[in-house]
Amino acid sequence: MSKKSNTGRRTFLKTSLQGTIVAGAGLSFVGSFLESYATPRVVTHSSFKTGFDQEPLPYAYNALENIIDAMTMEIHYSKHAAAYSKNLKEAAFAEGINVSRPLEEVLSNVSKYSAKVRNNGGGHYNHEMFWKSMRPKQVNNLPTGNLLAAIEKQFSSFANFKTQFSDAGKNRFGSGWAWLYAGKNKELKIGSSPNQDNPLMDISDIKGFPLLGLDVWEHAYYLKYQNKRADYIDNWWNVVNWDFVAQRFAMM
Ligand code: MN3
Repeated sequence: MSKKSNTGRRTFLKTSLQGTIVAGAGLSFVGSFLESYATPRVVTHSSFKTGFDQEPLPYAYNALENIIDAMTMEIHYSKHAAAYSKNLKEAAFAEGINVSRPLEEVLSNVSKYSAKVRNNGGGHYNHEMFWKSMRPKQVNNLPTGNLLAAIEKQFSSFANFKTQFSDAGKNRFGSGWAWLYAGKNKELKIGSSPNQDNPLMDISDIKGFPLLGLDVWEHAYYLKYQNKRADYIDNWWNVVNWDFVAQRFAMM
């Protein structure tokens, strides 16, 4: 449902802007670019800047076995996610997006760009976050400290939170993600987004800073779980890296 089509971008007006080369379809685009560049919708902490390249997977393909099998991890990381990064860079080149810009900044102004940037920028960002938000299975895998307190305050108990988040994933029709994200004043929220959208995007129905995302595309679970998305989601809680989520929560 991107308001911009690709076609207008093919006829580029190249403009030098404070040392940055931007490409746009006309002067109105440059105006809105200036405006959005000056006031990004979502201000993200400087420690969370995502690049356009894939980072190495922080564990082996088989590290999450019994919850997520090695073959799923390998195909997911080296094929699906790798393609998002590759296609994002291709689109960035075509649309004059400086790839040293934090991806967060691009996503918070994603309505200015093509569907290719939206889909692959979201896809790359979501997966980079997804790999880090998991770790080998832990017994009694629960959040602690300020994060747990905030979850209990907002959702009355961890069990309630878990049910609501799981439902967001189970009820997402087709492909997409379930999210725990922080709105204004770090208020915790649960939601889901279609395809590769996420709460950073200016076109998203849910907006805020993503803390934890769950991939519910079939490619994330089909080899092991087939049509049983609910089983995948119920098992996934064993491998959530709560330290990573707490870090994001603390530093936003
Ligand atoms: Mn995926």
